Amino acid sequence: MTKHGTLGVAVIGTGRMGADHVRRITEVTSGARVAAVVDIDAERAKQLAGRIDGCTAYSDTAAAMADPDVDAVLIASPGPAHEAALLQAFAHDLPVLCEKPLTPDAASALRVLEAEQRLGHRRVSVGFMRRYDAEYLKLKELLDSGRFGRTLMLHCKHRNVATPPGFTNQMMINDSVVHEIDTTRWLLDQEITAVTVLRPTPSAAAPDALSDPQLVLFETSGGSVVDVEIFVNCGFGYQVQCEAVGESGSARIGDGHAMVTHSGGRWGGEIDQDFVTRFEEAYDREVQRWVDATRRGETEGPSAWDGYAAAAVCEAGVRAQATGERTPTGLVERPAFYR
Ligand code: ISE
Repeated sequence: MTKHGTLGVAVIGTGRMGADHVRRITEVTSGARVAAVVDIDAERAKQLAGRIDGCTAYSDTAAAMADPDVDAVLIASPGPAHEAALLQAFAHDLPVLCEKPLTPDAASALRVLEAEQRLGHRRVSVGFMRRYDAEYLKLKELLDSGRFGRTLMLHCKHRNVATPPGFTNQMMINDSVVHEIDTTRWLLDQEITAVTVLRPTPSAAAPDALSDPQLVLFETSGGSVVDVEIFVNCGFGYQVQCEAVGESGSARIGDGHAMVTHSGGRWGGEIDQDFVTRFEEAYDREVQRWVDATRRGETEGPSAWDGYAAAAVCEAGVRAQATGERTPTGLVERPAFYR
């Protein structure tokens, strides 16, 4: 399907994730190259493009998508810019890997669903990278096998070392817990029907405006219950853990025991400090799988429906956080197109 054998990718947004994806496609991924980079900061785009053979810098997304060297698009701009970029990609019928969130709210995500359905075929994969993490994949395989019976509960921990300036309570749901929203739906193959958020007395290390940590509870369509500790200024490391409790066994991932040291009368290991290193291999696998599928003319991975469902649950989560009340998610019915 590619015009040039190698997939020419336009990377939209060259902030932390975008720049990392440019590096990945250039140095790690096979079968693809960065044909264009887009950033509203034209100088930044120019500097990045200047380091890559045959890469053109743009400050306008529409112009990049019209570039004949562009076969596919990776959107890594801030969430509010995603809807416009997705609709432009549809106008050129280009395959898209869209970093999470699909869009920042359920109404805009629904517009994207409708536009993709009008196109008549799936073009969007959403970058929920945990689905490509080796440990999560193992857990998914185990739960799908039914060996431990039905999954009754998930206990999740999501800890970040510290938040960047301006990080809000809403972002604890929209930027952070959104990952557990997606992994819950994916691991259990169920929708999240209601959200409750509890807020203990904040840590002394929490920035003034932030109620950190929080405990988020999900109820699911199949009657499972999921708890998520979100603690974004824990100070000691980046930790993502998940324990699944089944009818006849439990399984836990994310202990981070890649290497255990013993020295001076103590034992221990290292804790990752951020998601870029913790999920590096997952990102590599995600982009490679997207490139391979796209070159075959196929679309796989988390769909626009998954992006919509995550956005709708986030909205309910933010309401639950503000009111302290159990909040139903009220998802629309899943269109046949996404079944
Ligand atoms: C960030 O945007 C991510 O996606 C990380 O995976 C998450 O751990 C972090 O809390 C978010 O801010």
